[in-house]
Amino acid sequence: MRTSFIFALFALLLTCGWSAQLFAATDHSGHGVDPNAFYLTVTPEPEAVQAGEQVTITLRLTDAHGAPVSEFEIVHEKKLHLIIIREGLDKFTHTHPEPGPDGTMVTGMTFPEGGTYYFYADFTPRDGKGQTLMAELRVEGESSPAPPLDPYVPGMVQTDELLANVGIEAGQGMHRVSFALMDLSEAPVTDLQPYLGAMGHFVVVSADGRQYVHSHPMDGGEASEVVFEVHFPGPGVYKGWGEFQRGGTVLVVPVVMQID
Ligand SMILES: [Cu+2]
Repeated sequence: MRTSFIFALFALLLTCGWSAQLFAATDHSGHGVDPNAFYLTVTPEPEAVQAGEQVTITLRLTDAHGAPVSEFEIVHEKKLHLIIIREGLDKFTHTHPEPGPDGTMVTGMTFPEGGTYYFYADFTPRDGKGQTLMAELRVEGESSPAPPLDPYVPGMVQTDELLANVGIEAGQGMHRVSFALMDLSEAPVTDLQPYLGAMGHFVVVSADGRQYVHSHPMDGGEASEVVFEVHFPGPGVYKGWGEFQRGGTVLVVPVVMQID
């Protein structure tokens, strides 16, 4: 995925709106109402969101009693990580809206194309456990279909800026996903910079977008290789986005993988 695209999407996001009902992406199903549950609502203004048009999005986090969540632990330098992915998993962005004192976040957005967009709010309430809440927003307008999710890693991935030799190794109850990073002349990248307090971030979602995993690198290893321990929720096809910083720029490496 191109950085320029991400910025374009972000800019678009900064100007549109939507509404949605949300639900916890973490699976608390089958146990009735979870007293620890949190809810995310996404409200667009105007209510009908049109691709290419700026909207204002209000994100609101509430607890099981309907009270706003306004106190957060800082995780990877931010109160909240907001990931937005289009249905089909072809468009990805990762931003950090700042919650106001009442726990709401208002942000302008413009969506590049029509379709359903999944919002993942990744946060830890003060003195609580890490949460990921999900909401959907329907965007009207022209839409090109997402390419099929055909797995292409393990293997070499090329982006505009990087080559990544991506490996997957099954371990006990988890998989190790490694990114050996090279520049486009195949020289190992040895000047990675910490990004949000880690040498890399890896966001993974299931093909249907219903399962979300955010992973950070294991320590050690070679400077040019970043290894993530990922707890996949089950077998299936997943798409992930490795994020790495070099020269002050965040580089995104998308991968599609089959986990058995
Ligand atoms: Cu983040």
